[in-house]
Amino acid sequence: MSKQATKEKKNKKTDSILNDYKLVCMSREMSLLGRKEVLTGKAKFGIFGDGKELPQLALSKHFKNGDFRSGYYRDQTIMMAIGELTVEQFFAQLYANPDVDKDPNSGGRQMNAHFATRLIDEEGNWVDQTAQKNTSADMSPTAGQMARLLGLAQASKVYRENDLLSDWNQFSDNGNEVAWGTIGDASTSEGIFWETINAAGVLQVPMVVSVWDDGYGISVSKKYQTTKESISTVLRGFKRTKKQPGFEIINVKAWDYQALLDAYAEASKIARDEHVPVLVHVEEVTQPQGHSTSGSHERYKDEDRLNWEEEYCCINQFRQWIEKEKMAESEELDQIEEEAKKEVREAQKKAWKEYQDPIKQQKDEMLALLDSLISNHNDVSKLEEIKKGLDRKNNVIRKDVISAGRQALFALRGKESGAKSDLVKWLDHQQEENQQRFNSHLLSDTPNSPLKVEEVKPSYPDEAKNVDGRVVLRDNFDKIFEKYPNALVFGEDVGQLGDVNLGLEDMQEKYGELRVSDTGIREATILGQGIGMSLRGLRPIAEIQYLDYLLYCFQGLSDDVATVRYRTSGGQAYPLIVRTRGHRLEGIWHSGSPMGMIINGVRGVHVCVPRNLTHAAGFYNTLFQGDDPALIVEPLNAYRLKEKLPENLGEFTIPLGVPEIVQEGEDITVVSYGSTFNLVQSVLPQFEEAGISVELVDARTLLPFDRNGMILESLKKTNRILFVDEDVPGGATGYMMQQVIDEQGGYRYLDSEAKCLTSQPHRPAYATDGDYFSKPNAEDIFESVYEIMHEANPGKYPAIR
Ligand SMILES: Cc1ncc(C[n+]2csc(CCOP(=O)(O)OP(=O)(O)O)c2C)c(N)n1
Ligand SMILES: [Mg+2]
Repeated sequence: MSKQATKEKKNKKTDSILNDYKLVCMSREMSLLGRKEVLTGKAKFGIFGDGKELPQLALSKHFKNGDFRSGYYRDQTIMMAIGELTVEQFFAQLYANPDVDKDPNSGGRQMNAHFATRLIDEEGNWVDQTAQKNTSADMSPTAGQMARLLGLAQASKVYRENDLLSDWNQFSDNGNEVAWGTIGDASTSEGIFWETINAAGVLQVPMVVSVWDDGYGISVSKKYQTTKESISTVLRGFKRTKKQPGFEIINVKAWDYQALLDAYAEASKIARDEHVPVLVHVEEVTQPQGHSTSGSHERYKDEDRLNWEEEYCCINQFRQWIEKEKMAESEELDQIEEEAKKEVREAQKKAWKEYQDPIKQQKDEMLALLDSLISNHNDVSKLEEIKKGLDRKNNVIRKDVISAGRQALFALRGKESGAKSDLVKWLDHQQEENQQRFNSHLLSDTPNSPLKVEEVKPSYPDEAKNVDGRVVLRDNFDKIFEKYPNALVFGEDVGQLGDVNLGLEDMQEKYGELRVSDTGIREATILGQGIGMSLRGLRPIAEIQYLDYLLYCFQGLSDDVATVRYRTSGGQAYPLIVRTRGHRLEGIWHSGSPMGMIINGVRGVHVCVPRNLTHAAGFYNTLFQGDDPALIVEPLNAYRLKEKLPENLGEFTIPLGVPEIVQEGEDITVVSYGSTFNLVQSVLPQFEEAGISVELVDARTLLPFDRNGMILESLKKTNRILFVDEDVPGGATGYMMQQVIDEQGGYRYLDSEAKCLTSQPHRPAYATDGDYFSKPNAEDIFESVYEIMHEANPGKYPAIR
């Protein structure tokens, strides 16, 4: 190389390093200024990435298009360095700006530094993920990002190895994408961290987990968090050897720029090329401002530590290194710092103005409305007071404006005027807008919503075969795998065995180990596999062997799956199906039916409770056409009961939120679902014998529940209602009752008290007697209905005892 060329190269390198220096300085300034904004009351809470800038900068140099991040609230520098976060956007989220154009991460819904890239376009379709750098939506529960990380990484493996997907270029370039995880040192104490590490080692997927080790989890030091006070030391048994696959483990210090660049170059290469998981233990990280705006670290760090943190602040060290390498003079670096500060401040001011302007405009509109009310109703002195209160507010928020309007309305109760009508109109309009801002996107409202899937009834040949229920399901799965090359199913005993009830018998043989696979006993990361893969264009069915074990993954289901569309304001979705089987079997941990707990924890997920396996199959078919997550609880005692084999397998669908009236009747409506439904149905002949005409309704889905008010229509006819299931008292029957009596307004049509029949409050005891005395049995069902009829008409239905 000529002298000139060498010099140019050196200059380029220097430029790039000085750019890096500016970026880390900007990120630091965002943290410092962000904290001030909270402490002066302009934002509610702040958590920042100060101290972690340099390692994040190094990581982002290897973050390529198509890659995914699954991280936590310290990662602002990564997001900026990969070009997915501007300073304005950072502050827009801090202020909770509900405009997704300003805060594309969450539309103001998430605390600051909870990042997400927008992955769904206006029509509800996936964007080209390989043309951008992607971040899955952060959450606050520590280590909650880990399970999803596993699935994000596994998707690369599926795309590389499943030939049917070789032209799915929108999601992958031959599986070359790395899933980048980040986690704090203290959060590695969580079980889900260990479960993920083990599963990734088994699956051999391209993920790079960085542990930002600043020695603390809020105030609690490593001494109380981690054995031997070092996560990489204790993970050593996971390290791969020449003979056995495992993890690559890399240690690096947070303030050592060159070592960091080398560490991440190595990590990226190993993960990307070999699909081997890598753990980068980033040590000697600092946290200059303490954990968050909620406290100060001087309370738990001693002077030595504080002094050390100052000296080893990664930006200080970076600066010293630049000076030592003679890449810039001290003044030049000072100047860069000044520029960085200035740019951040300007962007922050802009973000504040953009956040405040529309609210100020609303404030002005409200003040004008109040003025006009005051001149129309000069007898209502309260109006002046309301106006003054609003006028006085400086940093105004929407609540102030709307609250003033509603108070004014109350002050004007019973009065009428044009000005009042204007106010009502204005408030109604605002309510619509605020609903969009704060309440939208719980479920899909795209053209692909599963609620829009048309019903296709199962059709049967003249001489339909009677087969075990599990055969209907299996043959339907067969069609699904044939039809959707991106469909896959995994779980305990799912692969070789074909699930414990053989609903997937021979499917692995037919579709291969990649698509029909066994997993370890690790429900939380089975779900995580499903989450991550569903975000990358695949259609996973994550199987949880029994409903009772759903609790092991309930955190992810509730915190992550149920919230993703909402918390990204429609920017991301997990079209994932969680398959499980439950209700009646035996004993305390194989026959639970905690449906109330489930449905109250997973609003945002469809919950299907089919009474047989044809219905279950129909739900799979419906959901595969949609873009929402769902849970299907197959009725455990149905696998070996006979059902007719439909001829349109893979095609017939069951609509979500549409109950089925299985028997029409006049005297009383009985609503049930799942296994209990079948028990109620078995009592029908007895009702007939007793002269009671029962209208029997299968709810079919609990979320959504009876979208068209069919049960209300039934109640209008019978005027009596009983809800039956095998959940605890106040569980899903309580929910169904609230839906029909309160939400649908059913109380107006009741001639008898609305009743619920449930299990006992304890878990079901073992064996047939245990079941009989713990759950609603045939006699309980009969007597509950009879009792209602007896009370209504003792002459016709005399007392049983
Ligand atoms: C499941 C859960 N428990 C507790 C908390 C409260 N909390 C938030 S951050 C934090 C400490 C995390 O420390 P670490 O993982 O080391 O990350 P750092 O903040 O130090 O970067 C705790 C306890 C939480 N968010 N989630
Ligand atoms: Mg920490």
